[in-house]
Amino acid sequence: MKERVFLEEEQEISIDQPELYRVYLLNDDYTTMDFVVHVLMTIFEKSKVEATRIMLYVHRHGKGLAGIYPKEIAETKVAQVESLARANGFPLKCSIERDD
Ligand code: TYC
Repeated sequence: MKERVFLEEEQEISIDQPELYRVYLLNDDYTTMDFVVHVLMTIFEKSKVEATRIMLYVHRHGKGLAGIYPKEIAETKVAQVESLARANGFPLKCSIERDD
């Protein structure tokens, strides 16, 4: 049996989109490749294959995109990376750029 469905008139709503920020990993000569892969998998939730691809890109080109997030999350990721790196004796650094 068919049922009649009455739809509301089209309504316009506006949603505030958060500003997004790009988090880059920066290359250096001392952080091990394994550690960078570990950071990408645990902090940026990448697969091992994707984490390895990004790490090698950073190693060859100097910097590479780890992820794009709302400002507060991006800043938290940077703090997490840098504190985990320092705790393990590595100088690994990130940079943040507004995504526009
Ligand atoms: N260049 C480092 C090495 O040869 C590896 C590395 C990759 C370091 C990416 C930092 O963000 C980085 N051990």
